[in-house]
Amino acid sequence: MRKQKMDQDWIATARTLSEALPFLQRYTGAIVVVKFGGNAMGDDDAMAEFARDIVLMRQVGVNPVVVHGGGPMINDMLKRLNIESRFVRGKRVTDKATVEVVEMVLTGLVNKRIVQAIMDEGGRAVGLSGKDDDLIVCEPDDPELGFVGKPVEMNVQVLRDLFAAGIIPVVAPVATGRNVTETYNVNGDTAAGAIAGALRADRLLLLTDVSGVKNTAGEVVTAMTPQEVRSMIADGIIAGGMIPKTETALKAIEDGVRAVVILDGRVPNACLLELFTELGAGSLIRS
Ligand code: X2W
Repeated sequence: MRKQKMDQDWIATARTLSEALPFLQRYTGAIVVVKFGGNAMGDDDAMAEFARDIVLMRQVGVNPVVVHGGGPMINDMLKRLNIESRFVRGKRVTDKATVEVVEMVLTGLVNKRIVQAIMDEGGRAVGLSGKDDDLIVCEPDDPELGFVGKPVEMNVQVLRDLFAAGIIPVVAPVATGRNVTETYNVNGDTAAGAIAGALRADRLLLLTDVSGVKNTAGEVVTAMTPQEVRSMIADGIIAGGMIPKTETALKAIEDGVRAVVILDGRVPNACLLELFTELGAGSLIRS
């Protein structure tokens, strides 16, 4: 039923929408690649909220692509199967048995959970992996890591076809090799960066479980140039898990992505906050 009383909340809602207009106009037709990491996924409510933000983006004319991770979910399944998890420089050492589990968990459980959440919010989503239409073709990243892939060829036309049909692509970071019988496990950030680069995306949003890149005083740095990021890595200010993330960001910018944002996926409506408000969220890297 239509509410008659003009209470403050509804006035604020209308104002919020009105204030979003310039941002909505700015992002119409934009390509936004969102990396949704396993640690940022949370419970069903958090998943539904993420899906709702993605559907809203699509509704206002943005072309979102979701590239997901699922490291914690792979760890759980490996544990159940009594297969040991081992990481070298942040990447999973992936033997034949492990790559089968990675493919099952990422392209099955995790991918379909996200597709379903988007469908449930009234969007249209199609799940695919790097194998579909040869989206991501890899070579081995490092002999020590086994079947971990480094993207060497990207075929993003399938994503453009899905945009044109109003469909949100949801990509699992599993790829094919030059030899068609090979399966590669790709780090989720690496896959998202490669897809964003190949699409010359307007934004790459790396959703994680920290509030952004921090300076020596522990404050989040809201904007950085690639040169500043390089010197923060050299000075040891950017360390640990933030190194591969910022390196992905630098590579994506080199490939033609307009800006990369590292932001906290646990913040409610993190994507909307970043794209459609003055405030922004997390750390933005741009030349
Ligand atoms: C990752 C792929 C999933 C991923 C893995 O096996 O865990 C490599 O390490 P998150 O949730 O984004 O960490 N691949 C090579 O990236 O998941």
